[in-house]
Amino acid sequence: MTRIRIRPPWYLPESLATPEEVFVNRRTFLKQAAVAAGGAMLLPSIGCAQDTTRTGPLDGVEKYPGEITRNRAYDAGRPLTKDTVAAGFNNFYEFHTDKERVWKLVDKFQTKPWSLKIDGACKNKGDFDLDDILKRFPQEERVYRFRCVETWSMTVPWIGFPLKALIEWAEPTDAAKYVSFLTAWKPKEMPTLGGFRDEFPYYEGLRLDEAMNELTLCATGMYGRKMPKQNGAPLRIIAPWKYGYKSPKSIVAIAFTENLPGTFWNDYAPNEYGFFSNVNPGRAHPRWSQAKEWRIPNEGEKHDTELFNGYGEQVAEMYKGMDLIRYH
Ligand SMILES: Nc1nc2c(c(=O)[nH]1)N[C@H]1C(S)=C(S)[C@@H](COP(=O)(O)O)O[C@H]1N2
Ligand SMILES: [Mo]
Repeated sequence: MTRIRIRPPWYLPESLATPEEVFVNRRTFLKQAAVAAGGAMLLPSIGCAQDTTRTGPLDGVEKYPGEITRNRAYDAGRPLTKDTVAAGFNNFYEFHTDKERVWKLVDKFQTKPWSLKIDGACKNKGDFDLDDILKRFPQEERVYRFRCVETWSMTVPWIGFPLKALIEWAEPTDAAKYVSFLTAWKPKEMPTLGGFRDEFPYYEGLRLDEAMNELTLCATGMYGRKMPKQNGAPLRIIAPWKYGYKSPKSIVAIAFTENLPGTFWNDYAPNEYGFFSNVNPGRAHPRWSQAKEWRIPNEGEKHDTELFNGYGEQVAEMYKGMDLIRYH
């Protein structure tokens, strides 16, 4: 299969990686080439070796430090998903494409210390220690509906702070029109089982006004705990009016760009959805309808999908006059 790979314009893997990581990347690539030539039967044994001895998806996940208050302005209007369900059913292809196995494969993933790069069209560029950054922004809890393009949904009390606050701190210049997110790619710590591998790192993007919308969160925890690794520790984005893949996990760099940044799924499957990927019951996926959704765990009951996942009051203004079927 040939694919067009369009990296974000600022994407320079070697400048973001330590020399060791670059080396490991190449070695992994060579090893894979050998596996591809010699037969794929080596892969299952790698998978077994990585499985955890923890007995549940939240075992060992620390309580969130300090006092966190729920922001009552965001009420999802439906019951919360059980914590172990939301932490035990994940899309995080750097680990596995099997959603129920991701949490079992994250033990080797190191999320502390963590460096966040701020780059591109902004004044406050640099490499920052995440803990230092987090001290600047008060954290709160918000209950959001979350809808994956695959039609499952969940309702989660995230802990985090508005991305807007971080953007204001970074001071984008007038040239900044978009925000691009690059996520972690640590091949020694991420087993990439189930089919994807050479496609990483994962990257996403938002238009600057979307990134600065009051709903867009930098999430650092959930259910009163620090973010579980399988849900995107230590920092991920949550944009709840968009399909779940617009909420990148384990972010290592944020860059302000003048041009529309590439995204992992737009580059991999350009026929599916476009850059916006707003939840829309009227715009079907090429292979399935989006009119209905179901909640995890799947109890068989379906619910109507709402435009913008029910967040029109907060976001519709940004798309005024735009044909939402054409610009999906
Ligand atoms: N780095 C990275 N981020 C990612 C993904 C991924 O595979 N890798 N999957 C996306 C998809 S498709 C969804 S639905 C959500 C799932 O988040 P959750 O596991 O916390 O429910 O993460 C998104 N962010
Ligand atoms: Mo998703």
